[in-house]
Amino acid sequence: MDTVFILLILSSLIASKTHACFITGKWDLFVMSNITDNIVAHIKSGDDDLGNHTIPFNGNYNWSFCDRLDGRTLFYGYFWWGSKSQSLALFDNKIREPCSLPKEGTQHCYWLVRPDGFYVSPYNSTFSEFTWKLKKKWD
Ligand SMILES: *[C@@H]1O[C@H](CO)[C@@H](O)[C@H](O)[C@H]1NC(C)=O
Ligand SMILES: *[C@@H]1O[C@H](CO)[C@@H](O)[C@H](O)[C@H]1NC(C)=O
Ligand SMILES: *[C@@H]1O[C@H](CO)[C@@H](O)[C@H](O)[C@H]1NC(C)=O
Ligand SMILES: CC(=O)N[C@H]1CO[C@H](CO)[C@@H](O)[C@@H]1O
Repeated sequence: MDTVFILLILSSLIASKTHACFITGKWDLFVMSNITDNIVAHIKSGDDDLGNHTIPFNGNYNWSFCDRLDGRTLFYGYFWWGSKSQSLALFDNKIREPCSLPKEGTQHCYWLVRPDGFYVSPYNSTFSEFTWKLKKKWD
């Protein structure tokens, strides 16, 4: 067994006992909707299926996780809004960076689902195209 493997086992053991993260950072992700209908979000990673969640107008779905030691954390989201649908990475190597703030403690990543698409920001600020980055449009 190599060291990384042992660390991975240790980190998940400690995380499950203390709800804290071992070595790696802790993340809170929020998926907020600014669509006036209910939307459905199905969020999953390689080893976690968070299932289907209905997000109402101005509501949010949020969850927490420990970043993986190997840096390969991946959460994928599948979205349905009436006859429209879309899927995109909600957390991966490309999202970690724009959401990381130079601070101690839990990092936050906010997704804002709007009629024109999916925006991400490290802050839950009032919507503007300068503070929120459009990552994908609805199909
Ligand atoms: C999740 O919701 C979508 C859209 O309503 C549906 O197509 C899909 O079958 C649901 N999946 C599960 C596991 O319930
Ligand atoms: C996160 O989701 C829970 C329900 O799962 C909810 O009670 C809580 O208010 C949400 N957090 C925020 C900051 O909205
Ligand atoms: C984001 O900010 C809005 C406006 O201040 C607030 O109503 C909402 O609860 C916040 N959402 C989360 C997930 O913190
Ligand atoms: C956070 C956000 O984008 N809020 C907007 C949601 O939609 C209403 C109505 O279109 C706007 O007034 C909010 O600013």
